[in-house]
Amino acid sequence: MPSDSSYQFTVYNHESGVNIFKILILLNELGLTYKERLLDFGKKEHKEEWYCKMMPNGRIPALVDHWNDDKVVWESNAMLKYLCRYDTEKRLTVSNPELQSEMDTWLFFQSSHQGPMYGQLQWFSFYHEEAIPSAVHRYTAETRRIFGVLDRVLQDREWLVGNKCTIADIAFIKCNEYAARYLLGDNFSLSKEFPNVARWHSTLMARPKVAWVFKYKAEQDCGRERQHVTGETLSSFASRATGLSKKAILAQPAATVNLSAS
Ligand SMILES: N[C@@H](CCC(=O)N[C@@H](CS)C(=O)NCC(=O)O)C(=O)O
Repeated sequence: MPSDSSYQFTVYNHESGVNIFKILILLNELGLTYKERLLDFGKKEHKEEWYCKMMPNGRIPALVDHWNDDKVVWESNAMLKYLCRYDTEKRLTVSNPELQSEMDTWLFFQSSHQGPMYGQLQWFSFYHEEAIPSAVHRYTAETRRIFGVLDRVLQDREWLVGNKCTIADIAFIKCNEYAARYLLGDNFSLSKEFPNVARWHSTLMARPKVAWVFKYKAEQDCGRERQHVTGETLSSFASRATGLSKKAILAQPAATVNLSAS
C-alpha cells in the first residue's frame, strides 16, 4: 500500500558502514528515492528496542519500504535482491532461473566468505584489544584465498554472471576496495597479484553511480564527530593507534582509488 511519504525508502546506516555501499549503489543505479538515517553507535542506538524490533540482529544496514506497507528488509544481500523487484528492465539482475541460481551463489559466497573473512581481518588488525598475530595470519590467508577464487573465475569472463554487471558484482565492491587499500598491507598490489580482480574492480569503480557513492561517503557529514564501527570517535581512536591502525583512521572517509595504477 503506498504511503504518503515523498521518498520510498528509509535506509538505516552508520558513517563507517561497509555493507551499505552496495545498497546505496543499487538505489542510485535504479534511481529509487530514499532518506538515510545515521545511527549513533556511541550511544548504542542500534541496540535500542525500537531498532531491534525492526532489525533483530541490531546491526546496520536495514531498509524500510514505505511504499510497500513499511516492509523491513535487512542483511545487505537480501536487500539487494529485494530492490531488484523495482529493476523492471532487469538492468542489474537476470531473469533466467539458471542464471538466478548463479547470482545467488555469488551473493551467498560474498556474505558467507568475503564479508566475514575480510571483516575479521579488519577486526583483528585494528580493533581487537590484544594483538593476536595468529588470527591476523589466518584471516590474511583467507582474504588472499578469496581474492584468488575471484581471480580464477574472472580469468575468462568479464562479469560474475550472465555477461553483464549484476548485483552479484556490486556486492563485492566495497570489501575489495577496503582490503586492497588497507587490509593486506603497504606492499600489496591488487593488479600484480590478482590482475583479473583488479580489472573487474576498476571497471566497477568507474561506473558513475559507484563513483558518486564513494565520493558521497567520503564527504558524509553526520553532524557529529565520525565514529568507528565500535562507536569510538575518530580522535580518541587516533590518539592511541599506531602503524596500520593509524592508516585505517585515514581510511575512514572512503577515498576512491585508482587500482590499475597500484
Ligand atoms: N551480514 C550483514 C553484516 C552486518 C554488519 O556486520 N554490520 C556491521 C557494520 S558493517 C554493524 O552493524 N556492526 C555494529 C555492531 O556489531 O554492533 C550484512 O551484510 O548486512
